[in-house]
Amino acid sequence: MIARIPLLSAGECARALESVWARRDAWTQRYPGLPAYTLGAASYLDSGPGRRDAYHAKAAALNPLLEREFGWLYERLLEALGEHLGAGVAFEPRAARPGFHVFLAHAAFRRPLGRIHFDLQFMDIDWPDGRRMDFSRPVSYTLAIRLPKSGAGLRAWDVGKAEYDAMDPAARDRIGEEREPEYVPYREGTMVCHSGMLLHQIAPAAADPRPDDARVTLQGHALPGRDGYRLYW
Ligand SMILES: O=C(O)CCC(=O)C(=O)O
Repeated sequence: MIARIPLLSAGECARALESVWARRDAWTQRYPGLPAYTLGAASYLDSGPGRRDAYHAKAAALNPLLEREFGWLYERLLEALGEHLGAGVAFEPRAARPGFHVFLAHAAFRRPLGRIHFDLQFMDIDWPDGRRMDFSRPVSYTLAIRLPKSGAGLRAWDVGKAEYDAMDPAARDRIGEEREPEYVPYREGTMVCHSGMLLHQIAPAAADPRPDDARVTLQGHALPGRDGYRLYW
């Protein structure tokens, strides 16, 4: 199930956007030659085998900045997710706070940018012993702060993890061309929340960009454990 949760007013989106622009000095460029950035540490990009310590160090370096700039937004996020999930929610202290994807105007975003994937990056984070995390029920959420004029969204496929795992690699590569995805349009201020076990991809832009177009989203994940959900990026 894909839930839509209204979270921010237009004025609040503008406030968040202003802070994202103001901290441009802390953005990380993610694809050479393309205006695709993140603000915050992202486990799917900054962690991985042999890189966990670097991820946790980057999280420790950037979390205070994110807390300072977006503390008010995190309060709203925690409240909304707690209500939606019907459970306690808290940030995982040593993991990265939810951060931002920032895509500025570029014709290359007419083509698919990110991979078709499940959100399994919880495997690349150090979870404290004893919290008994449930790796079978990850949650992902995306809150659109600013969208291009032609819109933006998510592509999702009705292909379960077991079915995907049973496919040969060539068949997996063809999913994008051969299977019709569901298109989930974003709306500024509304959060889209789904299982991390949903096969998905950032949808390519629907039209050539206008010079002032930007796609800015708050991105994060959550994992249930013994005492409620822990949030991270
Ligand atoms: O930005 C989006 O639309 C979704 C991003 C995404 O798929 C992810 O970060 O796992």
